[in-house]
This record gives sequence, structure tokens and C-alpha cells, in this order.
Amino acid sequence: MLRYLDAGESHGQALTAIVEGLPAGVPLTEDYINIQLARRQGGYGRGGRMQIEKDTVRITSGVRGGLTTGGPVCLVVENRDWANWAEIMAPGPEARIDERVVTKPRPGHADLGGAIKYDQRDMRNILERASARETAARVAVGAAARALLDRFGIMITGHVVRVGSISANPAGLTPEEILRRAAGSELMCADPAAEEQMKQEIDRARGEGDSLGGIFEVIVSGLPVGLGSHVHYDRKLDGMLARAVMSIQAIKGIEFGIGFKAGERPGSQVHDELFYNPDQGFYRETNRAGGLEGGVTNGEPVVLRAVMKPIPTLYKPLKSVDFVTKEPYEASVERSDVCAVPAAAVVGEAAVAFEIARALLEKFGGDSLAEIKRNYESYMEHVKLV
Ligand code: EPS
Repeated sequence: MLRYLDAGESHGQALTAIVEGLPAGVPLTEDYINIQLARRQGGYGRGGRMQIEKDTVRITSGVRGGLTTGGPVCLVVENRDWANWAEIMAPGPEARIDERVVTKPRPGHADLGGAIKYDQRDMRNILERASARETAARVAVGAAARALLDRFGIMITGHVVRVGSISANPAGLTPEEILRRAAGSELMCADPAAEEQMKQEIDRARGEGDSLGGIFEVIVSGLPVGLGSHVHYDRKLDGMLARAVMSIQAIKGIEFGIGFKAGERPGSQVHDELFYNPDQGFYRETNRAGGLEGGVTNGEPVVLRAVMKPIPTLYKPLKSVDFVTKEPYEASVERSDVCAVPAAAVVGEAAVAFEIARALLEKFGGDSLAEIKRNYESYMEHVKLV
């Protein structure tokens, strides 16, 4: 079973993740993971912190000579900002815990609920872990999963389809084209005209001290039919993908295929009709289901979209109440991102990569890449003969 744990605070020493269950023999290098880490740091609308951080990973176990060994893979991403926080965030009793104390909860953040639940007066002990800085670890983990998916021709493409009130229209583009266009775009947007308007909207929000959310889409192509299972709730792949994506900081909703539109249309305009020809086998001419029926991949690309709320750390003050004095206040912040939807799209890709890799391993098992390949190929022969 593929699983991971991660640890680390936004201004702590480092983010650390352990990925357990990767088979032996998967090509994996720090450079490969660093490509994904760099993508996450980009995006028009990020704040000053991204000038400080230049995320790179150190692989400290589980990989030898560029190949996984089958042992747990430990990934470490150091926080450069730690140099400015070491005395405040130190784990020992010497930590200057009376400095940079946070008692003013930001509406929309984990601050208040976390402080009540964990019985903390200093909300720094909440926000440090709730911070989206943690997503750097998830991207490193996702990259390790992706290294496995590459071996099976499974491609994951994320792109931004909405920022604030501006929607992109990437209709008719292939995943390869979307990938190419998104890679050349500061907003990971495959529609250049929409991208220009999105940037203007971000500039406007920045000028007003506000923040913006949006929607990203992730497309998984090259999938075999039969990942996931209809038999039990916690084996349904759409459920697992939804949990993985919904747990990304600031994500408020997810849909597959036509998603919520399925509630507006009659069944005849929702379900994908089935066809057969001897060369292709079974196929569909539409993919409204987004590649999943009954919690199982149907051979079409998995297509999902997730909505990110605007970042709750605002320059423009929102009304709140001091946790200790109970006095109302309106405070602004020193530093924040205005829009992080492109970064969220990269994190979304990583979360999806991990779940797909897990489903792949569940279906094809094996402790080495070669063994999994044998199982995969024998199953694909079976699929051809159906
Ligand atoms: C974040 C606040 C900002 C973001 C941070 C997430 O950090 P800071 O408070 O240090 O300016 O830059 O995101 C990252 C550090 C990152 O790597 O994405 C928050 O409160 O969630």
C-alpha cells in the first residue's frame, strides 16, 4: 500500500515527507522532483515569500543510484526563511516564544478553530502548520508518485480555468496542447486572452488589498480501465481523489467531468453512450463522466476541477475579534499572496498523481517495477480480448 506522512511548519526548519510503498526500480532523482517544486512556486500574484524560497529537495533515503530501492523514500525541503525565524521557532526552551505572537484570528483561516481545539493562546502554533507552505511537501510526494506513473504512460496535466470573474475557454485542446500552453503561461492558463484579463483582475485585487480565488482543472490521460473499485466506499477512486484534492489548503469544492451540471440536465444529456469496434474495443464519444463510473476508471481521461477560495490573509482588513482581549479589531498584514490558483493547480496535480499511483499499485501489485509491469501487461492483454 502506498502511503505518506509529512511534517513541517511554514517558518520551521524544513518540510519532511516519507513515502512508503513505492516499488523498487523506479527512476527517481532530486532534479526530477525539483521541476515540480519550481512549478509550484511560480504564478502571477504570489507575494514576497516566494522571493525568499527556492525550493529544492534532498532525498535522504530509499533511492540509490537514481533508482528506488523499495524502502521508504524520505524527502526534505528546507525553508530558507528559517534563517529569519530560528530564534522564534526553535524547538528548545530557548525559543523566543513571546515574539511574533498571533492573537488576532484571520476570518477564513484555521487560526480560531485551531487555537480553541488545541488550547493555544498563540495562534502561531496553528497557522504555522495550517499554512499552504505544507503543499511543497505534497508536491515532492506527488513527484515521486509521478515517476512511477511515467513508466506506464500516464500523464497528468493541470491548468487554471478561472481566476476571480474571468474564465478560460480551453475547449477543443488536447491534453498535450493544454500542457504546452499552460507551461508557457504565468498563470498556467491555456487561453492567452483570458490570461491577460486574469492578470488585470489580480492587479486590481492587489491595488485594493484584496485576494482572489479560482478554479483549476486536472486531466489524467493514459489510464487503463479498472483502477479503483465499485465494491466499497473507501476503494472508489473518485472518493479518494476528492479527499486528496479537498484536503489541499483553501479548496472548497471538486467536480468530475460535467460535475454539478449533471444536476441540471436530463440523463440523456449526462451519460456517455457506449460503442464498440473491433480495433478500439469499447469506447465512448463523450467524456461527461470525467473518466470515472462507479468509482472505477473507464479508460477515458479522468477530468476533475477544484475551486480555491481567495487567500484569507488580506491587506484589506476584515472584521475580527482579538482572541485574548476579546476586543474587535481590523488588522492588515505585512505580506501575502494575492492569488495562488496556479500553485494550487500544481498541488492538485501532485495530489491526483499520488492517488492514481496508489490505485495503480493496488490493481497491479508487486514489489519491483518489473513485476508490476508484468502484471499490467497481462491485464492489458485481458482487456484487449474482452
Ligand atoms: C501562507 C502565507 C505566506 C505564503 C505561504 C502560505 O507565507 P508568509 O506568511 O511566510 O509570507 O507565501 O506559502 C508558502 C510559503 C508557500 O511555499 O507556498 C499561509 O498563510 O498559508
